[in-house]
Amino acid sequence: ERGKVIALVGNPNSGKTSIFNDLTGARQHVGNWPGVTVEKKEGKLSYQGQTFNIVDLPGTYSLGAYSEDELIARNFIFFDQPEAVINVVDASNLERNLYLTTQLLEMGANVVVALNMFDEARARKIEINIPRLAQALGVPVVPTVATRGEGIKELVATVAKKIQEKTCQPLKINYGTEIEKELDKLEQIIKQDADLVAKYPARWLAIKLLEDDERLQAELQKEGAKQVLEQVAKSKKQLNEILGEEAEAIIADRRYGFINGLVKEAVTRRHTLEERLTLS
Ligand code: BGO
Repeated sequence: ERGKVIALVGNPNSGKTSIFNDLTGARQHVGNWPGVTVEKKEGKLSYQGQTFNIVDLPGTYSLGAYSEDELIARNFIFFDQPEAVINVVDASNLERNLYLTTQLLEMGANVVVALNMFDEARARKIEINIPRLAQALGVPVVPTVATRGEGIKELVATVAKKIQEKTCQPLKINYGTEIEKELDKLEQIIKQDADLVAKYPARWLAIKLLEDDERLQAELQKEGAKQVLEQVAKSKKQLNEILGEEAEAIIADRRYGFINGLVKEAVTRRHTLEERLTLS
């Protein structure tokens, strides 16, 4: 038995390394991801008689197929199936960081958000309504200050509980009538392919294919999923005709729209003292 695995995912500079160190202390091992020179860090965490393997995934802004780092992260989540994912988010840069979060949630990963740099956010008078953010995302959110070890105990307890509960529903962003219609068509065809369904969630795959994900396209070509690829081409053409833009761009827009709404609902930005002085 491989033991329970917790993966760490986050943007570069979100404080992922600091969280990793807090969780694992000196019990670390540094190697490489197979076939590439990207560093792979692993460590152990003991909690209430259980031992968890913590795997630090490369820092990344997205989970597309644009870089080795993105691919390592997303392949690990699909194929190694960690019991939980800690998504380290920079609270002082919430909007940008949530792009990765929404991607993890759309993949159906079992996520707990570590809302790190909480001290920075506080200093900049960024007030985050944590229950509201957690509710909108559909996953637990724990504020942390990794450099001072604040919130780490709560984070560990929350992750352990989340692993036990095993309740995770993929996030469903509404991409608008036209795109949803094409996603439905694609999902239907994908679901007829047992090999594909065993590997990827159908809706996620449909979205990625409309987004022109090269790796997945190549994989489907290799596996001879002709019907799926034909529908992708048709849907993309159809959407381009109706909406006058590439599906990829529209999907990114809608995802940002979703995040924007979420931030508006959960975050208030007050003026700092300095700003107030210059304003008056
Ligand atoms: C330097 N709060 C604050 N204020 N800072 C934090 C927190 C937090 O919660 N968490 C991390 N940091 P990484 P990635 C640094 O290294 O863990 C800081 O890329 C410096 N270094 O200490 O490396 C952390 O793994 C000199 O800052 O992130 C680090 O995700 C001057 O955020 C940086 C100032 O953390 C990135 C900071 C020589």
